[in-house]
Amino acid sequence: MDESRKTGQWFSEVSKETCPGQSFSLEMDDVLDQRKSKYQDILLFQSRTYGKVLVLDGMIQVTERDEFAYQEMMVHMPMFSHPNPQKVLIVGGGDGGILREVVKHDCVQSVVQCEIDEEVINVSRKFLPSLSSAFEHPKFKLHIGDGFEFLKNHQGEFDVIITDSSDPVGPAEGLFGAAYYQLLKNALRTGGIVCSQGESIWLHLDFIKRLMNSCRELFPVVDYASISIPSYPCGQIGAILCGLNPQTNFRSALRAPDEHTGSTWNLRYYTPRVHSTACILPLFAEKELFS
Ligand code: SPD
Repeated sequence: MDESRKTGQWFSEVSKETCPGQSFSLEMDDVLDQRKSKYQDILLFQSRTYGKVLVLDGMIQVTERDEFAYQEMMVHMPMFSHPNPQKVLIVGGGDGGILREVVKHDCVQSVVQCEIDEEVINVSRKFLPSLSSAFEHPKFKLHIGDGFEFLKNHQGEFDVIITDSSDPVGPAEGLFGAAYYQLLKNALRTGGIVCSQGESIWLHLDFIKRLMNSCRELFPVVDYASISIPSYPCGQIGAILCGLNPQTNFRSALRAPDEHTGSTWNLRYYTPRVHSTACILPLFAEKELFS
């Protein structure tokens, strides 16, 4: 990026696959880092009104202003739907925000993260300390490698698996297929839960429908929780939730951050009330995904 584009220029998210015919833009104050990893283009810029912004292959992954909405929901929905999640796996999530939320749960004994692109972790460690703070946590282990391979070698090990991926284009494409969900299922312990980035009902309803239907062939309980977040296409994204235990109910939290921990968790989006309503969808989406 040349010098003249560093101040007062606009970053526009353009993708024929992910958000055809539309574009979200942010005013840039400064480009802080731009590199090409083995897997993708990485851009980190200071925006005028959304704090620092991490972009992979042209798509916004995180802004400091609204990242908490996605990370809190992707973690606390599955974690509070499980009676006692002790072993957790994160696939993807190189910025560290998902990990930051997982380690808030005292019941967690160990959390492993399998991220294919170490460069994303390096950029986050350097520029996004509020997201990457938990990479030094004593319960945490990092594995750099392919999620498919990792899952094949870890069967029946995890209570909760969270897949924090970018969109189903490029390196993340396989993380939205039936074969991947079969591997997720095999890697769960009894009563385990998976939660995966589930795209937007405004843009990808057919895709979500197909994905949920293939999940229904593997899991007795499948749901979609909606998350409001301005910097993702259409301001909305979802979490696909699948449970091995037919009694799992994603529409009601089994536990909650108690009064003591609640205040140190610094939550800004998730509450038990938000949890209980997140899977209630507008009529057009409800009809498509649940009938
Ligand atoms: N359209 C972009 C979806 C990005 C989802 N992953 C975000 C990573 C946050 N930890």
